[in-house]
Amino acid sequence: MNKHYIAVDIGASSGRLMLANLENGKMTLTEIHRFKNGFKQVAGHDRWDIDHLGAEIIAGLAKVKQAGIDEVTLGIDTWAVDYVLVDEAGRKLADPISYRDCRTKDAISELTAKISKEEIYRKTGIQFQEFNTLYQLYREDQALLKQAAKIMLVPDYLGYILTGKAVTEVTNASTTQMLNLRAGLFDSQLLSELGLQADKFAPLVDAGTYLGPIKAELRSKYDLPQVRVVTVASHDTASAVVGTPAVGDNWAFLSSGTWSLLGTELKVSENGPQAYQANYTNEWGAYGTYRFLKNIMGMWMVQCIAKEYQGRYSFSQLAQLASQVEPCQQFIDVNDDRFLNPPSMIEALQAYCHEHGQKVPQSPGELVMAVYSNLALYYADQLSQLGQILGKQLTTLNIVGGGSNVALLNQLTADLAGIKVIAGPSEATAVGNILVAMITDGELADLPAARKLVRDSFALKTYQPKHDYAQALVGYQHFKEELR
Ligand code: LRH
Repeated sequence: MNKHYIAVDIGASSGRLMLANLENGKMTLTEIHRFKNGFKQVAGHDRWDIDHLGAEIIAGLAKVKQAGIDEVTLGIDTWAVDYVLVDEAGRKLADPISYRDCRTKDAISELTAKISKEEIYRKTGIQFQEFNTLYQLYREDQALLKQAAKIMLVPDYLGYILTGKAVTEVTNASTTQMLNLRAGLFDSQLLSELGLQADKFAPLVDAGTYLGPIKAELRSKYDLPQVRVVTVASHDTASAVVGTPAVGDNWAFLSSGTWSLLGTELKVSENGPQAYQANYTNEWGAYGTYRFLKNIMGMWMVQCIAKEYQGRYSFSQLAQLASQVEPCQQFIDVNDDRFLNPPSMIEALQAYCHEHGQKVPQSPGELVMAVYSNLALYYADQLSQLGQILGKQLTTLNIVGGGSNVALLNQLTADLAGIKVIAGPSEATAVGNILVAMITDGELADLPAARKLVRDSFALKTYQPKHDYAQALVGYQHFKEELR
């Protein structure tokens, strides 16, 4: 391949620049640059350091140039829902507030007193989560919002500081819960509930749109290569689904990172009463698809536990300790709000078990096994619900993302859900980011060709159900029933 593709992939806990190489019909990825991400309390809120993210992208691009590469095509993806307020001159008004900040507490019930939940779901098909942009904007500082010329979602803002071009990419914009499924535009009624008009956002564009070249002043100041920025599927989960090596029609995906996003890809959205009741989302995917999924608390819980042990255990050491503990010893609703941003995840888990009269996990291994077991139980329960809503038997679960490296959790999931699990690639998000850029350039024909390239390029691991945990799942389902 003579063209060089770079994925900028930034999640809640880390970011990276990955360089793709295509040789003999296979893609290989090289990590060029990695950096930490996280939010901090600043001026009364949990905020992301957006300038730091911009500076790390530049630092990564400088490394690309130092490696002798003079020309690259680049796409950016990040986590969803958060935004930067930008003034008339294109300057940020403040650092963006994290979706885990508590400012949106009770915002759903307040806003839905004005426009019903059913109506919002009928319009948007998006799951109710207190952190959706809709509720964040509802709770935004109104003076600041007034001052803003544009509201830019995080990856759009990063593309803007590189190129000076502002767009609103739809795979990510759909997670705002403000796009109208039918019209394909921002919903004017929802905007007016917020006192906004559509021109507060840059024009909507599809994933796979050329954005522009990097600004000349950045190139010369930092000695960067020539960079063509393509607006890829800028929501990390949308990119991960593109990078999922799925075949046929009966597959589900689990994008396993800070969040676990469990669902399937649809060609037609599904926002009927059953989907509403089950709070499934129809996020817009690349190439006219929908990510019909549910957010599950995910590896965030283990990340928090690891942090509390102050780096004494790596993730693989924690998994090793967990593997010595018997699974499913307690039932925990991992999506309980208390786990979203607790001062101590360990204490939150222990308090939950205590309150529900369950065995309280103490050691690192017990704590992590309690999390893995209950993630796997949640997945298994949701897979059966997903099959029911869609009226079909899902036969394969493709697990992608960093969490797909956790063999113990993959096997537990296969066992509890009674489904074949195919794990990998762990870098599906960066892969999907690059695949959309390649399709945009005509290097690949379409989504099926892109997924074939993933299957041909990356080692995937299959897990068949081995142990019978049917009883544990039934117990868990009773437990969840009682919580309702
Ligand atoms: C995963 C993710 C997820 C969103 C959440 C805010 O990184 O983008 O799809 O719901 O972050």
